[in-house]
Amino acid sequence: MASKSNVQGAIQPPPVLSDSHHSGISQRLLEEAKASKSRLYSNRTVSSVTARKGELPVLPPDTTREKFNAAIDELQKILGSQHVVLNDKPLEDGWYIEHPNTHDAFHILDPNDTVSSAIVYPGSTEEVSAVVKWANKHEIPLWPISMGRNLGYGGAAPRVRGSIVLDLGKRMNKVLKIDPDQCSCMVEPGVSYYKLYEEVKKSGYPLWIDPPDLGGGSVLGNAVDRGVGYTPYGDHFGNHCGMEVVLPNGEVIRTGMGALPGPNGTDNPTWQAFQYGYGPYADGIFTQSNFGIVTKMGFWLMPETEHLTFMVTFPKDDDFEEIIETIRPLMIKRILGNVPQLRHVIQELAVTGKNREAFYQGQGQMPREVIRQHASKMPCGDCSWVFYGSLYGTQKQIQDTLEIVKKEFYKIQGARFLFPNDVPEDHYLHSRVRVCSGVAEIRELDWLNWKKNAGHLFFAPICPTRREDSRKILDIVSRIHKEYGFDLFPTYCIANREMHLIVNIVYDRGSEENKRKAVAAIRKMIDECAKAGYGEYRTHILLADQVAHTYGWNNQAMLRFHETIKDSLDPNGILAPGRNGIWPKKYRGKGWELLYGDNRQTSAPKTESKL
Ligand code: EUG
Repeated sequence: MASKSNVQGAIQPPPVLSDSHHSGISQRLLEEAKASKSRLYSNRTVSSVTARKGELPVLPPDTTREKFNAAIDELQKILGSQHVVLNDKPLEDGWYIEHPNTHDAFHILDPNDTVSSAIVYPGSTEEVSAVVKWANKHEIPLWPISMGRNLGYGGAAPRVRGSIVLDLGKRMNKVLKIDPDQCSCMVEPGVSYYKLYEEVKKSGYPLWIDPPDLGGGSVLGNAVDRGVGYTPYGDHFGNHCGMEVVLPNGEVIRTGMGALPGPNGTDNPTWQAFQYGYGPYADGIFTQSNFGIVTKMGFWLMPETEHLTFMVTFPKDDDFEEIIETIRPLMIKRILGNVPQLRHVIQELAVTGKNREAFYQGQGQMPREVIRQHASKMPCGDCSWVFYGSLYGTQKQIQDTLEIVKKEFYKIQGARFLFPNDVPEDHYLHSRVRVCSGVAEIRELDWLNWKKNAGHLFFAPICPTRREDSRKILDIVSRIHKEYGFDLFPTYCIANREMHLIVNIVYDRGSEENKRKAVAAIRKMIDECAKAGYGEYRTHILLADQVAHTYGWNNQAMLRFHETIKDSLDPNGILAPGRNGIWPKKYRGKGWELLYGDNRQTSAPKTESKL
């Protein structure tokens, strides 16, 4: 396992958007991306290519190779054979920009475990609908992805082995509209934040996009998974307006005002102006579900404004509760206007892009004293927590608000403000300034260098912005990290009354033991947090059953509600079975569910029973 097979020397530059590669990096970030890639490759000690075993491609459940091959032939006639690709080559983990759609590059099990049988590339909503009808006819499961990054949550991998990955990004990647009056846009699944940023710039309109920490993901896909960004429009689902959805029977609907036809076959003129339309608000059931395939989505764009992003450092680990109590009213009163982050000082070490061995050569958790020694020599100084906040408006408004924010944070002894001019040019704060003012970045990826062969796995509980709750969750998470020997990287993305706590488990993909520990640790955190009343906002495909079951009030009433919807919309169970813990009827109770305490090292069903 530990054999050195470094792929050094011939590191290819990543594809760029301007080469009409939908998933490429922006030209403006190319040099940074190249440097990031070579840093990462220098931390690889095992091959990132996994050989295949057995007959390929891997079949979906409940079919024969003859039936499967005949179905694929038929699909090739529908889409053109060049748009149907069998997954029968070695699995390459690639890199952030050259990410695979064959499996999960950040595999937490054997990479061969969660693989598709084939990847198909529809070019339009009509073709998506045709593929869905084909899947119903042959009862073959589909796994739709937008672009398939979904880092730390399963990548492009299907939950059911042998599913057909429906890659919407490659050919459906247009920004369909940018409206400077309504300040909105309409995108297809293959539009990344990098691309939307470029298109808005090209348009010349004074509008911002809202990027998450990394800009490579799909704007539509991120919102459908209810992801978060960092301008005042950080709630991605909350700032969407209108969808087009292909249902599991192939029917196409438009939600909100889009359901009302515009004159002469045009899109409804109010589609991106009013979210709700008339009747039940359907959009929510197409997020974190497997009830439909979103092929178009509208978003609101924020008008450009002046802004200021700054850091506040706090001296003691135990300042944590006071920091949280100080932040809450500032957020609820909207004095802090975006989604700010609170991080532990160890993250200042991690975002330098250095391997942890540059700071510490020991095993197990990096001792607090070692973190202190290194932080003392960095711009943040000897501190415990670092707050990254932003203010928006006119210069006068920003200065007035800053006085209020300073007055509140200075109540915590030793609090220190750092502004962009106070830190060197290569400091992470400058990247944060851009993210918080609508510029899609790649800098955050540098965390991956913390370990060799690193993968990320995110534990993401929702934490009330309140002293007692945040303390309880942090205690659980700290104890379990210590038990399993992982460095603790907590990032609080503060919405208002709640914070998305993102705990980044960085593990070594080259070590089976490290992978097993990462999974055991996250399963235990999910379980203990749930017992204390806290649940995740999002999770990895292989942890979905466990998380879904924690939302079990009244004897799993919510899960049954989801199953009722699933069975009525998707009676053949073809759409993303198991996604978000929702299993169609023909899979339920047949051993597919991966619950806590079931320590299977595979996603396959417990028994060999037929569907
Ligand atoms: C991050 C944030 C997330 C997430 C995964 C990673 C950022 C880490 C708010 O949501 O789901 C720095």
